[in-house]
Parts: sequence; structure tokens; C-alpha cells
Amino acid sequence: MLQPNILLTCTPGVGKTTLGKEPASRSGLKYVNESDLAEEGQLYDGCDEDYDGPVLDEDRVVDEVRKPDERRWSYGDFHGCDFFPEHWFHTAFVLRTDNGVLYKRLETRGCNEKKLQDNSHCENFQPLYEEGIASYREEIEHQLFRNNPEELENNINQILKWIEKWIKDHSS
Ligand code: DAT
Repeated sequence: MLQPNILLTCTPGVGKTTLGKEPASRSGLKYVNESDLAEEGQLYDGCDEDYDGPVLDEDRVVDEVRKPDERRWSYGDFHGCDFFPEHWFHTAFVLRTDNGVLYKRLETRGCNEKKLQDNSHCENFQPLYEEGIASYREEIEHQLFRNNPEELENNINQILKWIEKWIKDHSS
């Protein structure tokens, strides 16, 4: 069965891991989380002192997800997407949330001040969406979701509906 490659993305802390796992387990698509993948293969390229954390080695991430013999994943959550090959994704779902909500979540996670400020800025001005998805892959479908407790089930259902339709349209 053909499967779509789906990207779920947002500013860290907005909620892609929480939202992402559910449609994957309900649809049977193989799901990969950026942090888990990087951790598993130690796909890092040094450490960022300002952020107090490792730097993702984007080339090795791409190599990993494109391994020729096994389809490493078809549904993944990643903070960025511009390092993936041009035609990799069939769709992208972008999550947004209120800045105040995000700030509190990141504070709870124990993020340092720079990370708090930068991620809040990122959510406010949405460079990830505007520079990433919208301009980088204009031709793929993309949808913007609000991520809050009320919308969670609705978001899951919309993703499931998209998967179901894609598979139906691509099976002969
Ligand atoms: P991300 O993977 O984007 O870094 P996450 O899924 O780990 O984010 O979620 C960050 C925190 O926010 C976590 O404590 C769970 C909470 N959260 C996620 N989605 C939510 C939602 N729809 N409603 C309320 N809280 C949510």
C-alpha cells in the first residue's frame, strides 16, 4: 500500500508530539519524532551553548529518513523542514498556539531564558510557516491548526481524514 509522507511541525512546545502520536497509531503509519530519531542515532553536530543543547546534524537526519531499503517513516514531527528533499512531503500540518500558553509550557519544561524568548518570538512571527512551508513548498497542501485542548480531537480527525483520502486517491 502506498503511504503519504506527512510533516507535522510547529515551534517547540506547541504540541506536535502530543498530537502526532494519535493519528499515527490510529492509521498505522510509521511515526518518527525528531528528538527520538536524533537521540537514537546520535545525529548531532556539536552543542549550542546559548541553547544549552545539542545541534541537529541535518544531513544525517535526511540520510536516516531516506534509507533506501526500509521506509524509515512516513509520518514525522520535525521542528523544521527546509533540509528535506524538495518533493519529500505530500502534506504539512502546522500547529499554532497562543504565545502566553507556549511560554508557560516552555517554562514548565525548564527552558533557559534565551530558548523561552526565541521560541516565543518564533511563534509570534511564524517564520517557520512563512519561510518554511508556505514558500519552500508552495505546491504541497498545508494546513494550519490551532492547538489547544478543545481542538485536539478535531485536529486528530482532520489528519486522519486527510490520510484516508490520500490513500484512497492513490490506490488503484
Ligand atoms: P512539542 O512536541 O511541539 O515540543 P509536546 O507535544 O511535547 O510539544 O507538548 C508540550 C506540552 O504541551 C506538553 O506538556 C503537553 C502540552 N500540550 C500539547 N498539546 C496540547 C493541547 N492540545 N492542549 C493542552 N496541552 C497540550
